[in-house]
Amino acid sequence: MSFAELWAELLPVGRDEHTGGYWRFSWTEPDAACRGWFARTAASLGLRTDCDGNGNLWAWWGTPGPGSASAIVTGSHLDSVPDGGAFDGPLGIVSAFASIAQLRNEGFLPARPIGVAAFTEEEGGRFGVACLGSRLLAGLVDPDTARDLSDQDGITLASAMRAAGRDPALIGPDEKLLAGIGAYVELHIEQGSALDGMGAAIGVGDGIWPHGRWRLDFTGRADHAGTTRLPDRRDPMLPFAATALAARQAATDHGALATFGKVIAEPGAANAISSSVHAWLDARAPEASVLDLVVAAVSEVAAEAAAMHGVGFELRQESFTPLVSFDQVLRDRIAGVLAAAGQQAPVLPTGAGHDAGVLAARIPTAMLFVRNPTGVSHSPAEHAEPADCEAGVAALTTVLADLAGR
Ligand code: HGY
Ligand code: MN
Ligand code: MN
Repeated sequence: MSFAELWAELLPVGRDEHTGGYWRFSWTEPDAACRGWFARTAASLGLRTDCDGNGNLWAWWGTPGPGSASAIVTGSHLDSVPDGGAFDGPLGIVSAFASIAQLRNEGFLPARPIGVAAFTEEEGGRFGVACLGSRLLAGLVDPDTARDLSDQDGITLASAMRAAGRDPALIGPDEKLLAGIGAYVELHIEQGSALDGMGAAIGVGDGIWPHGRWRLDFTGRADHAGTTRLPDRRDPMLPFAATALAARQAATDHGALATFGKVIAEPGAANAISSSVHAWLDARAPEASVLDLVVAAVSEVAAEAAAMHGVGFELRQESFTPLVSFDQVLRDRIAGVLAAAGQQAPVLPTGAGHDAGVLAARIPTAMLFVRNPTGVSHSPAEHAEPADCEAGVAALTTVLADLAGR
């Protein structure tokens, strides 16, 4: 069972034939198809599969337990951003299964269990909270709050899980499962082109910038686009526009990143002034104190512009991940074992969030990155060369053999 075979099986699932992008939202039909692929692949490798109370998938080679029986887990996520790329998430899971297939073909007998994980709702593309599955597992999100999260059609996480045959009453922290994980190593396409610049196919993660997601609501007054005098308008689109420009300015001023990629104008009529505008700010910075400054600057402009236009304004944080420094002992061991195997892998930071970043608060975690020649991600144009994907499998195999070996 090669990487190429596994990759070809998953590739068509949830793919838009017009854009080539992926629409794999948690608890939808494409998600169910991905889950079916995960279960079949795990079974064909002789792995025992499980779905935890949060909907995260697990495949086990051996039985995890506390202490010396704790497992070495690898994996990533199967969901995508809207019209996302093929590699962000699935590369880590296909590589995990291909590595295990390689180890089994070589007659490797692990001294401790090995697991593959597929975390649900990593992108927050449907219910708005990034890394929801790993945050719930780690006890970093309140289960009641999570159950009430809703998608753009008003469907709650609880009802979406129920429709998929899962009991939402079971979501929440799972200390026993966490105690059974000795280390989590996530392989992921690099969401940037640093490795390409270094001429390296593989990299080892150093840390993740603090980053978060904020929802901004501007409440104006719907009215006729053709008869309402300008002075009489309470148009929420105008303070939003000022805020979007202020976000770019704040990011520039502070050496940070700020993005509005999702905006909803209600009711969305071309010949009417909007009643409200809802927008989501994604902000990231090298330090939390800088991130605070960026969000404060954006919020200040939003409030002032809203007041100037007689528009209501509210801002609320939807998710936040503090600065992540991956486990340094694990990081250095991985870099060392790869170097010894002739697989040079530079250590590099990232601005992209990952389940490994969330779980770092609870267990030792590390990341392997695979070269992305253009650096483009969260786009149908995201791409990694087959040779680099194979290099990723070889590196992950080396790492798993070392961490789970005798
Ligand atoms: O948004 C991120 O940083 C990640 O790709 N989920
Ligand atoms: Mn992503
Ligand atoms: Mn990802």
